[in-house]
Amino acid sequence: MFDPKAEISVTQDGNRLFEKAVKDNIETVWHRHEAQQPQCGFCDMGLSCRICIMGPCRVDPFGEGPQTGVCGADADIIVARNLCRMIAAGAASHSDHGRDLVEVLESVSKGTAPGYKIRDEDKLRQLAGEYGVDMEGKDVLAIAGDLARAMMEDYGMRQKAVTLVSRAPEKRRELWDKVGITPRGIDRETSEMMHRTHMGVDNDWQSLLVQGLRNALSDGWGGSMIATEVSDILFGVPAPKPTMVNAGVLKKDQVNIVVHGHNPVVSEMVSKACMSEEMLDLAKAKGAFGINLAGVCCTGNELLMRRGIAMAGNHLMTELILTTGAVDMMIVDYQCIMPSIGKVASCYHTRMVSTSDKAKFPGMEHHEFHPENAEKKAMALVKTAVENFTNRKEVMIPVEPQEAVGGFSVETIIQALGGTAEPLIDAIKAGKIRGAVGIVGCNNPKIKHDHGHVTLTRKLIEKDILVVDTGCVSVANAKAGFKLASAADMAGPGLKEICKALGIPPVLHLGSCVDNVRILVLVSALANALGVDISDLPVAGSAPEWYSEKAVTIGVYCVASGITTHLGPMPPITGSLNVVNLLTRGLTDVVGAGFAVEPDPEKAALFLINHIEEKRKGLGLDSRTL
Ligand code: BF8
Ligand code: SF4
Repeated sequence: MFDPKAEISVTQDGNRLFEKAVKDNIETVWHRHEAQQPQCGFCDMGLSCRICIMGPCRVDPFGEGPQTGVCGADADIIVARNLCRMIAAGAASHSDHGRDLVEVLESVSKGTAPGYKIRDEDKLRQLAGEYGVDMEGKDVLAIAGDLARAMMEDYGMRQKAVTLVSRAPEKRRELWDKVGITPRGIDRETSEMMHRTHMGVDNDWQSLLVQGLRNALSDGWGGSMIATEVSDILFGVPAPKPTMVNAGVLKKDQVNIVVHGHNPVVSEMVSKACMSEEMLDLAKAKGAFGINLAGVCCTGNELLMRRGIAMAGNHLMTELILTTGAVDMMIVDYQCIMPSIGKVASCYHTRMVSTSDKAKFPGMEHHEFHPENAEKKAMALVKTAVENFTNRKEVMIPVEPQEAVGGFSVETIIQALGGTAEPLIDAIKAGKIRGAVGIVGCNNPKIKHDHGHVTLTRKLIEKDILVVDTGCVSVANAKAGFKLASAADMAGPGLKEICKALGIPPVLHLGSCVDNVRILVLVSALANALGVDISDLPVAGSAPEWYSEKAVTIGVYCVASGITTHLGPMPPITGSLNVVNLLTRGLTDVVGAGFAVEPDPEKAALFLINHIEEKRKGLGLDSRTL
């Protein structure tokens, strides 16, 4: 049994709500993780295979038992196949999310998506230009329709390359062509990956991994990039806004609705409904002071980026938030939604609602959202949430909310710099900013909640390294107070000076997990301005607490794009030394970047600082030795 005082988190709200959960007899992710111990060592090393039913098979890592599966696949093939299937699943998830947005864009153009509209015409025209859409004499909606259909082509098999690879620096594109990893179609690469990993297809671990790179690139420069860009067109390009974070954003005297998942298509409509006069009047009639919308996970990030809507927590907080007893309704779409949360909610008054035709959950009511009905559905759900306010019992909101600033798109970063990337480049050249690290990804019960994120971020900004973050990291860093202009005082002298001059925090929130593509766009702009490749830049990536297949895909597309990436938890590849060596060393010769694994965030910081100083040296800039 867990001690209710167990410090599962570095955050106060995490620990206090965990204590409440234990007292309320709620089974949490930490309980289930403990119940799974010891976890399977074969799976942990990537050495088990259940691709076909001649198996399941496993290879003995000590060389005593079988060294191949029934079909004859050895450790290298099995490990590579398993990793490649993770990449395919991650790419499919982000890209399918992008597909849903493209469908909304097309529906808007046809007038069949009431409530949605084109919010950013400039971005629409910019994208239409990049896609070669003929805009002559066409109105906005016609352009939107043509753009949506051009994007649909990116998903298929009629292109030689997905359109937005054109955004990568020329040297990078040439390298991809040379290695043969330019992604052709978004669905095509995922589908081919699944084909190659079927029993008896690609049995060369190296060529499997090369397709893994191409598959991940089809997400980074394809599906995820489309997801972000179409979200900007439909809901607006994010700009910096003040917000509040942690469980304290829930309000005792207001109706609390929490949105969870990833796709802004649902949460944006919910947000609109929460602001309607009709609903606000109803809330008053029920004795509430208002309707308080908060997010968790990435759909929360989407709302925070564009609307400054408060963020109640990240992945490992999603069960705990419900134990406050203050959530009147949680509305989910898809991805990273633990199937346990319906059960957790059943101990409180919370109404749980799923909304996607592709994601149903135990213990949830299902109300399917489509572009045609989303506006009406959102109103109906908010009404139910308001009516549920009077059913509340005991409420425990453990902390006061923390202030933060979020919403840094590439556009607004460049704007903050005065219209060009020059000042940032000058600061890097002068050594005031040594470089930049994108810290991304999840929480994982194998690691003390948020410890990796916060420790690594602190160490890097102290060394004058600008941090940009997305996904669940961004919530951890906001809770730690890194996202206020005053946090410049926590940074090293050079970074502090630049942040103070620009009035920005040393840790910039770039959005949700699909928004990692904003990092690709930013590093491409820097590389182009310097006339170098991305792999020459003093930048790196890191996922200190990752858990998901999507995170694997992000890591792989970052590396394939030339960004060396650190991982906290070890991926399931240690069963093959060949695969480990390729990912950590060999890839550098191929794409100019590789992976490093280091669970200890303090040591990881040293690795990343060192990497950045090495890259500075390569560019002929001053470099420090540790
Ligand atoms: O896409 S960071 S736990 S919520 S996978 Fe999931 Fe990981 Fe959070 Fe967002 Ni991303
Ligand atoms: Fe076993 Fe080969 Fe089938 Fe995998 S594909 S389960 S190793 S027989």
